[in-house]
Amino acid sequence: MSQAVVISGTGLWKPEHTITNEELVESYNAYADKYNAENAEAIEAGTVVAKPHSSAEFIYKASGIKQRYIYIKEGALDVNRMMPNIPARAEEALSDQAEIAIHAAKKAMVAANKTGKDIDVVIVACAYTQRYYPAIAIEVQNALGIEGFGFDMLVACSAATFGLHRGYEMVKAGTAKCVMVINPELTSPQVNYMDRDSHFIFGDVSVATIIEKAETATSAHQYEVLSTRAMTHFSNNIRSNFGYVMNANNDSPLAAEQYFHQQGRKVFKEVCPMAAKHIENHIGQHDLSADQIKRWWLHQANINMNRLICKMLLDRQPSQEDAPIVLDEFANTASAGSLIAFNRYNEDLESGDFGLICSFGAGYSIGSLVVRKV
Ligand code: CO8
Repeated sequence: MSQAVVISGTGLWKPEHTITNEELVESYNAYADKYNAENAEAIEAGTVVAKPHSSAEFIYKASGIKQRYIYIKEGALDVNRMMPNIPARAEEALSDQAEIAIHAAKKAMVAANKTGKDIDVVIVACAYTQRYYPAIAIEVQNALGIEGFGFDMLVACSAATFGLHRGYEMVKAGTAKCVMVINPELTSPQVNYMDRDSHFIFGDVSVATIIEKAETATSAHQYEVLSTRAMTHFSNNIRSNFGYVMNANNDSPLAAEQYFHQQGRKVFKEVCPMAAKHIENHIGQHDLSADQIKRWWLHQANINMNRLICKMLLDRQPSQEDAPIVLDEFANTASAGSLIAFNRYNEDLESGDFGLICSFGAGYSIGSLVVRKV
């Protein structure tokens, strides 16, 4: 029998450390000056390109980002390192990513009135996992005393929504009764702090979402998931080559192409219309028009992207109430952005109000959920 499925709680954990645009730019510019001085002859000869300065004003204007959280700040702003200094842990110790996943998971369990015994599936869905196996999800499952199973899935920016799709389908099909989807986005080790075009984009965060049968849900704020929709379309415009074959390629893990890199302007131009069309089709499936959607919890990559997508859908600029922005505080947190927005801005909606959660980005990938406040 088909069951109503609800999101019954979310949890948000953020690191204690932040980096403001000003701090980031000061460190990058000092690094660029050092690099240019060390490579002065080659720059003069035209065999090496000088590194231009970054600017805090550009970053805010181009993206809406004012600061980002970082799991470990030490090292990231050190001109001789330009990489957070995350000490390796013993195999017996909880991994960094499982630890931040658990921080968010515990908050989601409180919000949804659940204990480990109530949950039977853990999905860790994010842009990168710290290792390939054993799955981070199984480590989390073990630490929280959850029986059943867990697995990791990687879909870059759309990992969170695609993870929720899997959770929704399992509960709907009756193969699980309660699924926890966690997005421990530890992005900072993949940020190229030596690259002006991308050094400002990402922040670290962890979000968890509990999805279960409506009949078992007891929390104060529940959203019925009416349907999910996903699409992918191959593009090299957002890419990281970091992976396990790298050693066999004899490539350095510190080469620029191993980090996140993108053609930002192309991504902007191609993804915005794709996302608007996807959303229009998805809400249309429920005979809903854009003005019937009370809240848009959109992916948080760039404030101008969200404004443009909303303009395409609503034919007007969205307010913070229509489509909340969390980028100023969190920056782009890979897959977690739309769920941070949901976590922060969902309690004020009234029973029967419709909302849309949507991610868009690398792959390209777009994932959405049409929800209705219970
Ligand atoms: N300071 C000063 N100037 C700069 C800087 C800077 N920091 N960066 C670039 N500039 C310069 C450029 O070099 C360029 O100069 P010129 O005109 O002389 O060539 C000029 O400023 C304008 O540059 P852009 O055209 O690139 O500027 P945009 O207005 O397009 O803004 C953005 C750049 C903000 C990157 C914008 O294009 C954007 O946000 N695009 C959307 C990209 C996007 O959404 N990508 C998705 C990424 S998230 C994702 O897919 C998840 C991946 C997995 C997670 C990874 C974790 C690490």
